Amino acid sequence: MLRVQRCPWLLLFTRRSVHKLASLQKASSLPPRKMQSTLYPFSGLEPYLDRSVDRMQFKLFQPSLEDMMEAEKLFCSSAAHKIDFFVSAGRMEHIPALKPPEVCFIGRSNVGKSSLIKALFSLTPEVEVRVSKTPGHTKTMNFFRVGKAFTVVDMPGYGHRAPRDFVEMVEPYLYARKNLVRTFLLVDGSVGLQQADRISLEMCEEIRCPYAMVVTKIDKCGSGALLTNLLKLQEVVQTQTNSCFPQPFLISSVNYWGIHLLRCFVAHVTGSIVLKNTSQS
Ligand SMILES: Nc1nc2c(ncn2[C@@H]2O[C@H](COP(=O)(O)OP(=O)(O)OP(=O)(O)O)[C@@H](O)[C@H]2O)c(=O)[nH]1
Ligand SMILES: [Mg+2]
Repeated sequence: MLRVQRCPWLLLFTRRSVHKLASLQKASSLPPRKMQSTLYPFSGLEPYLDRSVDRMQFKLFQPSLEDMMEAEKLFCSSAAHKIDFFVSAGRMEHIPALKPPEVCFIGRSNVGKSSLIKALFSLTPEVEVRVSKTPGHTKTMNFFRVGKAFTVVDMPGYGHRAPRDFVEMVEPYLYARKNLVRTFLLVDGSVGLQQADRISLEMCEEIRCPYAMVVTKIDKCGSGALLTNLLKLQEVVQTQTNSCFPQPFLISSVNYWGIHLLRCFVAHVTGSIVLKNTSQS
């Protein structure tokens, strides 16, 4: 049998650039409680939640490890399934028509959109997703192709220093994009829903395109503050929305909490996998 000797420095480079919890195999070898809260971050918060609060709404999408494994394959590039940066567009007219279903990530500047996409693609580190500490970093709509399965779009943020980008690019995109199957609206878990987020939420409602809330940076604040912000958000989702998926996704792009779950949700909503084992889809 022909064996290919892997170059040791290449191995080192590959190891260095992929986070230790990026793959499900590594994450599922954590001690049971740690694994549970990495894969399903709500489980880590649950013990702090008052008994009177209905937990079901936070656990609607609970795929099995097997389903998550199936989804993870889609985030690994291969010759037959190439993941790459496709195009950057500053205006709606510059976006090519694409057949595969599309998902996009919107939210205030600095909320962690690019970091989240980078974490989703971390098993393909050659895909470059730029993140920055400076708000307003992403100035164009950036399209990433995931084989023929789906496209992921990183959007410029709204709020600080970027209101025009949002109005000129993101709004027209959300209204007109035919193959958009899900919008992810990101909210910073350490500060909760802000006025600018409410405006976006209202816009998503007006468009009636299915969307889901993603609570980011959950590693940054204590459980008490996070739960307070989460319950306030949940109240808004329950009482003021029709097109929003009832379960918010809790994410830390730094620690990979919730990344595997979100990969599976993206694979599911784009019709790229059929869930075999979940409490509800
Ligand atoms: N602690 C923590 N920091 C995060 C997380 N996600 C992003 N950050 C940090 O937040 C800052 C902004 O991240 P980006 O991903 O560039 O934010 P963005 O929403 O794409 O921002 P714009 O492109 O300006 O709209 C960076 O310093 C990231 O390292 C997270 O989950 N936890
Ligand atoms: Mg960005």
